[in-house]
Parts: sequence; structure tokens; C-alpha cells
Amino acid sequence: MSSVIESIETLLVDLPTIRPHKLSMTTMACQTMVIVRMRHSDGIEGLGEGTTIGGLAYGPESPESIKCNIDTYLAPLLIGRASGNVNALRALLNRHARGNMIAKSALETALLDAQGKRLGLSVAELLGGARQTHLPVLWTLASGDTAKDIEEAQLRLEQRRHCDFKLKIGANPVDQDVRHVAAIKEALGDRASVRVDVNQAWDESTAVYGIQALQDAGIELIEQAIPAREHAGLIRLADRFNVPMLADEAVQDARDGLDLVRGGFSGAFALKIAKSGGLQGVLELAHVAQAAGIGLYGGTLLEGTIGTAASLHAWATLPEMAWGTEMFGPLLLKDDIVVEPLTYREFGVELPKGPGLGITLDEDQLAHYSRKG
Ligand code: MUC
Ligand code: MG
Repeated sequence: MSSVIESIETLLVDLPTIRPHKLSMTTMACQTMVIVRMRHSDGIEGLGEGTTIGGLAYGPESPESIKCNIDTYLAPLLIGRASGNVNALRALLNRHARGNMIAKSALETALLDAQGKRLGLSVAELLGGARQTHLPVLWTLASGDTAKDIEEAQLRLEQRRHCDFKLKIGANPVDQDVRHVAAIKEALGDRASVRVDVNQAWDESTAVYGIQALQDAGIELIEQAIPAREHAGLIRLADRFNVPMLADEAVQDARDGLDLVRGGFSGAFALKIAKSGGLQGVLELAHVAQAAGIGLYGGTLLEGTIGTAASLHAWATLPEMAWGTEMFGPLLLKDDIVVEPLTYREFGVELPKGPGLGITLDEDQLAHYSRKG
């Protein structure tokens, strides 16, 4: 008989960040990942990760709710089912559980990792094959201090680690944020592309004022300036300014993408496996964007190595993305729970080689950082 899913274990893993990471809605000193270990009757283990930012600060799922909902509702749907048909299992989860996109993403990742290991293929190969194996990666400057951010950016440039920078703004009054961003852009000049992420913090009139000033300062991309559900406002901002708008929280899945496209949106989409419920969902959104001529950006919810590797396998199947990626999550963490970290070099990251995700857990590190009790 073919393999069946025997057990699904979830672990909360707390890893400290290398410095406080300040966003408009929270400051992170630690990242909590939900690690999924899915064991199958053929002895294969699939790994997955479900991660968000700042407990409930970023979205409706917290690490604790992800773990609880997998353990209580989602794992029982999967246990005892045949392992290999990821499409059927994804449909089953969607039929019986609404929302919970991060939890579903973690489970789909574990299913794909296991299937890849079973067939001797990488996840990118399972998805049709990689079109790129070295993906550009930007760095987010979010120390909360202008001088420190400039120093950090200069170091990353010297190391040839990153040459694109995203600044987290929206926590301070708009004039203060604009001064901060303009000072960083001026210090870096043409050596770096500087973008901002407002994480929904402005209303539309503040956005009109702030974006005009940021455009004048030479900022290249404005991410999610206004609340997620204000699609019409985002379309108006995209029409009004030359600097492009990047939809992040506004575009969770293909349906959101289609709504924005139908409304005449002309900016770019941030893809995240966590927003779309996994790799297949995020690729559906990517395909809507491609059909509409919308530029793509490979986004993160600051996942660790497993979630980052899963995202990379999905991005690798796409043509080069117009705005690159921000798959730097593991670099923001002081330590890791895998045997071999991802390879960051020449302003980007290498796609890990399979089978599956191409990632092996370090059991001692996992035990050390797993939440006890
Ligand atoms: C977000 O909204 O883009 C991505 C990079 C970062 O620093 O925060 C995330 C979330
Ligand atoms: Mg964002």
C-alpha cells in the first residue's frame, strides 16, 4: 500500500533576533516559528514552518493559534490519509477549515517536502522545475535609529550581502519618518535601491502627503501605505504617483489579486506563502499577476530557514521577479535549527538543493530553542 500520514507534530520555536526589529505595529526581539514534523508510514518526514510577526500584531493568526489549530483541527483531517496527493489534501483542508492560511502553508510545505524526498526531487522540481537558482535578497533596515541603519546598510553593501534596502516606517509622525528615509537615501546614494514599508499605518490623505515627499527623496517603491482592505485607495495612490505602490497585506491570494487588477491597479504584488496558504496558492496569485503584467516581489513573514527555503522553491519556478525578494529571515535571527544554513552571497541566496526542501533539522538546536511546557 502507498504511504499514509502517520503523525503531525508541531513545535513552537523561539529564536532571538540579532537586534530589535521595529515595524509600525510591533518591535520584535524574538521570532517564534511553528515547526511541523509530518511523519509518514514509509519512514519519510516532511518539514514545514508557519510563522507570523509579533504575536497577533500582524494578522489574525498567532504562533499559538497556528499550533493549536493544526493540533486540534487540521492534523486530524490529514492523519491516516494517503501521503502523495498534495492537491487532494489541500482541497480537503480548504473544504473543512476556513482561513488559517499560515497553518495551511506549514502543512502544505511538509507534504511537499515529504513528497520530494519520496521521489528524489526538489520541491521546485515537483512544482515544474527551477528557472533560477540564485535569487536577489534585500535587507530591511528597522533598528529605529537613522545612524545605526546607515551603518548597517553600508556594512551589508561592503559585504556584498545586500544592495536593496527596505525601511520600516509608520510608527512615527510622517515628517519624522520622511526625514529618516531621506537621510538614509542620501547617505547611500546610487549605490542602493531604497524602498519603504508603511505596514498600513497611514490614512489616504497622510499617504498622499508622505508619498509625495518620499518620491521627491528618490524612494523606489512604497509598500502598503494604507489599510489592507482599502483597495480603491491603493489604486488611487498607484494612479497618482510615479513611484510604484507595492500591495502586501492588501493581496493575500489570487482572488485579491484579481480584484486589484480588475480595479485597474498598476503597482506590484508581494507574494508570501503564508498569506496564500502555501506554495500552490501563492503561485496562483503569481500567475494572475503575470497575466495582468503586474510586477512581482518575493515576500516573507520573517520565516526561519524552513519557511524561507519553501518560499525560495516557489519563487525559483517563476521568471526573475521585477522587485527581487526579501528572503533574509534567517539572517535576522541569532541562531538556526538546521544543520546547514542557506547560502547568502553576491546580494542574493542560493536555492537549496533537494530532495524536498533540501533542509535537515539539527535536533540539538531544535530541542534547545523549542518552547518548554
Ligand atoms: C512585511 O510586511 O513586509 C518583511 C520584511 C520585514 O522586515 O517585515 C516583513 C513583513
Ligand atoms: Mg510588507
